[in-house]
Amino acid sequence: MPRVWDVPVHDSTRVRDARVAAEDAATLAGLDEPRTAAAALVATELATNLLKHGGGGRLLIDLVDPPRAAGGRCLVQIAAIDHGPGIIDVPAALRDGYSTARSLGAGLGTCRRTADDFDLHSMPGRGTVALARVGAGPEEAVPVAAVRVGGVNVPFMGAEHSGDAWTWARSGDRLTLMMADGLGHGPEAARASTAAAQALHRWAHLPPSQALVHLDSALRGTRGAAVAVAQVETGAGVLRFAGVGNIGARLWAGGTWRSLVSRPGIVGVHRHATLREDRMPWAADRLLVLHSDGLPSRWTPPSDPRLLAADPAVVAAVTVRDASSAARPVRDDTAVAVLAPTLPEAP
Ligand SMILES: [Mn+2]
Repeated sequence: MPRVWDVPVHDSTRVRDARVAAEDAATLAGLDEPRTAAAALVATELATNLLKHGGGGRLLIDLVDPPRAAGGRCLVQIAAIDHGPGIIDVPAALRDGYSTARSLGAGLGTCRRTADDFDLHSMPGRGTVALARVGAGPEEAVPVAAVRVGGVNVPFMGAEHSGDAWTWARSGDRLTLMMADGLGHGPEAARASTAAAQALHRWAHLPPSQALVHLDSALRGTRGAAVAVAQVETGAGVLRFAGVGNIGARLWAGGTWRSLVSRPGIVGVHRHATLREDRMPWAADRLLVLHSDGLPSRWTPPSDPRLLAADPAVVAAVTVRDASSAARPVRDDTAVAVLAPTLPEAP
């Protein structure tokens, strides 16, 4: 079951908690000593940065699939999320030795240099998301996919395990993203959604509606889960989608967001004779968001055009941050996963 560390950072005593959590995550990911130290350094810098510039926030540490090459070894993902004033000049903040009136913050530049992936999104008045991934080192020679995938998973009430799980798998030029929400929350919910994630890797060569039939078998004996499966066939430019139960799906296409609809039910509990599968064009200007019902159903999709180019996990973290508030407290595990086209390499 995927462990998640949700570390609130509101005073300097929590910086140590962030570092220890990153070390635990690195151990679980099987990182060697230098890369474990790298994860600890990044977590320390991001937590310190939250205190200095974000007015405090949270560090969400998770083990994730590689964003561009499905099948590689998992990475430690560290997301720093705040509701602070935002950073006006992001390129300046990323330069080493960047100073503000209050501090000399080499922190973000250090993170970018140390991590395998680093991205940052900041909106004045809304806050900042800084996201880093630390893995074993350069990705192995797995061909890079034409889509990128990323997400965040927030356990209810700071629990150690989320009842939600997401993963992605690759089979030829089919890239399949799955989101599962185990019934309820806690370890039994996590067992159901983890079973779905494991089974997905066996059946990712099938179209989503057929993969769901096998996931249903894999989830027998568990509590069951809401599951949605989205598959991009990059050569044909096709997106297929099928879902059972309450997983939200929004597609950005042609300048607007549309919802993709699942049918009611519980995978692993009620078997469906036939499953509807939606099929639509996929192109380089699309973005797909899958989310569990921890996100309020009437959340507003991100409107900042810069997010289309951001790391998919940054989009997910911004979505989670902006959907929850003191007036709308989260009542369940919350996972958001985003599928986006791979951008051309910057020259
Ligand atoms: Mn749920």
